[in-house]
Amino acid sequence: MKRTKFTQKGAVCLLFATALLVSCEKDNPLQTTTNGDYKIDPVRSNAIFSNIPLKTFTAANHEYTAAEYAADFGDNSKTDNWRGGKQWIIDNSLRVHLDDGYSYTNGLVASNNVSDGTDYDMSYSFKFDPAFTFSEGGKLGWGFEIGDGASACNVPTAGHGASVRLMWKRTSTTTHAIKPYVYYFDMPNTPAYHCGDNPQSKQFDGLEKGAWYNVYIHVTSNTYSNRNGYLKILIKKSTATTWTELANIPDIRWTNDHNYRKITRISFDTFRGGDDTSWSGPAGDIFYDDVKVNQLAP
Ligand SMILES: [Ca+2]
Repeated sequence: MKRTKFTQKGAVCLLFATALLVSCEKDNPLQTTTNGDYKIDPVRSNAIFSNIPLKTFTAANHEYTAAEYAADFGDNSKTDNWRGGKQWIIDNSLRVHLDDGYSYTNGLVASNNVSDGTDYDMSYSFKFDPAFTFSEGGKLGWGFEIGDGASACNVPTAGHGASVRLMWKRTSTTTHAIKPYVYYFDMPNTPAYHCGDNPQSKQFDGLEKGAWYNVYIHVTSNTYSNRNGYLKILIKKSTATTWTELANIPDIRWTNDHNYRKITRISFDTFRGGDDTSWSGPAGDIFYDDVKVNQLAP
């Protein structure tokens, strides 16, 4: 991560400066060339936000580029599969296209650096295209990363990270649900069950294509090795007046290491799976709208 690199570079620089009394180039976006002219830092990073105001994607239809995404959501230096031609602003929303197949390679895995905080919430809306085929399921929407994050069926037993995302998932041959998909220090860890957990086994049944849904996610860090973190996830069909609770946990332990307790990034994942062909499905689109993120405490 960029901040880590700066820290290491700074530490090395300080060491040499102390030992050899040489000067060090500062991590300044405006640097002076030998002839005195200013030059632009070639690795200039995007801003890192603590609040992302409501995005409603009202611009005329056009491809939504990684640069545009970074301008709206902040530093996205970890995003490595933003795929040209697959993300568009369409009809007042953000459309993410899935290719035929499964895994993150057929979809989107993005992540934005946000200002480290102990308390964050977010809200957004999503809609599956009316022609979408749900198949087995996958990840969708924005989520939170705590510390160094956690994913890919790796239980964070070292206490260096955690994560909160949502999945859509088959519940019968013809029905699907939205479920939490959460990694945290105290999550189950057995050979048969070590991928993202649904901590309270709650789900939102009767998922429909072509309908907008609203999501709310609130995460508070735990302290030290205490079970005092918080997770709340709510969902409703946008036409409904009442929310359904997907998680409401006042005593979750995300990590046992105080140094990794803060929320550090927001994720934005849209892909089928899973990592085997049982998750495969045809090409299709998922739409997003009305996203905002708020830091509630540093
Ligand atoms: Ca909109």
